[in-house]
Amino acid sequence: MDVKSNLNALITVVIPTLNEVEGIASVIDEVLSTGISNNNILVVDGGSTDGTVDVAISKGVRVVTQEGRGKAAAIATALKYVNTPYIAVLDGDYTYPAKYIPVLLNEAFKGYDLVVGVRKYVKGSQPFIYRLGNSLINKFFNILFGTKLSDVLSGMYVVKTSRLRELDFEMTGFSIEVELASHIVSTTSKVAEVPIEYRPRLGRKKLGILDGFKIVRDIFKLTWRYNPIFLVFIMGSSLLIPGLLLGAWVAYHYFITGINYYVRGLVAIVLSVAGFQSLIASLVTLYVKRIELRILRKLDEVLKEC
Ligand SMILES: Nc1nc2c(ncn2[C@@H]2O[C@H](COP(=O)(O)OP(=O)(O)OP(=O)(O)O)[C@@H](O)[C@H]2O)c(=O)[nH]1
Ligand SMILES: [Mg+2]
Repeated sequence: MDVKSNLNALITVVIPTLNEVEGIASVIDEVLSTGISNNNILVVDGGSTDGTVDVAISKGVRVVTQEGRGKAAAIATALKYVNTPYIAVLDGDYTYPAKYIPVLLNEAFKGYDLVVGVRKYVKGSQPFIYRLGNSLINKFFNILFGTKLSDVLSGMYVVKTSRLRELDFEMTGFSIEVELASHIVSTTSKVAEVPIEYRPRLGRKKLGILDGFKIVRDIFKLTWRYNPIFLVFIMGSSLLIPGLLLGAWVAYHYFITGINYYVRGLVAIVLSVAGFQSLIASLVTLYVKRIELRILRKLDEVLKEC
């Protein structure tokens, strides 16, 4: 299917907004210029008080007020109004060039569940500290999930609607993107990346350093749910290694110097046994994860044949 001439049958553009009056009109105009119609643009507002909603309505696009609070709740609300097979998400602050929506969709059509727009920062678009935080969060995510993603926090992506519906929306606010990435990389792994430019935002910045810490905490929570192998392995090693070292030390004194350290010996045994069991648990988790991936792949093949 030719993606570019079927955009409106394929995709809804979801724009979450919270006080984006400076940018929203330009964002909508830019999306319209790609050939996407008013009816396929959904602005999900989080209670703006600056006239964002009036501007969006005047542009003739669909505008709804989200249920609950935060960006994640806005995406969850959007799902109630979307009936296209793909969703594009982008900010209402004019940072993400809408011309990439068809490009991302075209990539998704090659068989990806999630296509992320990887930001190339235009001069002045993001303070150094935010870029640093962003890069550390990516590294952290990649270590815990064993991935090589470049921009998990990008606010521009195209996702298969059915895959987005599978989320529990356990994470709130700006952690929605990491929840989505964790879900996809831990199930089908069908993620692609496309480079895009990131422009300076119109309007006031709302994201703070504290949000960065919340995202790191949420990545930990998501690791427990989606990929506990690494954490259980680290836990196991951090018990087993001191346990074995202490055990060796106790044994040395028992056999060589003749001094008996009973309590330390007991601690060494407890640490070693607990550590060993955690390592076994991580192996079992790895095995279960592999089975899950195999079943999902098979299911995918069967569904394609139907
Ligand atoms: N509906 C809704 N939208 C929100 C909420 N919080 C933020 N947004 C919107 O989500 C998008 C992303 O938020 P931004 O503040 O731009 O966050 P960011 O892109 O990480 O940070 P900047 O570099 O400042 O642009 C913007 O369009 C916001 O207006 C919310 O609670 N509800
Ligand atoms: Mg933004």
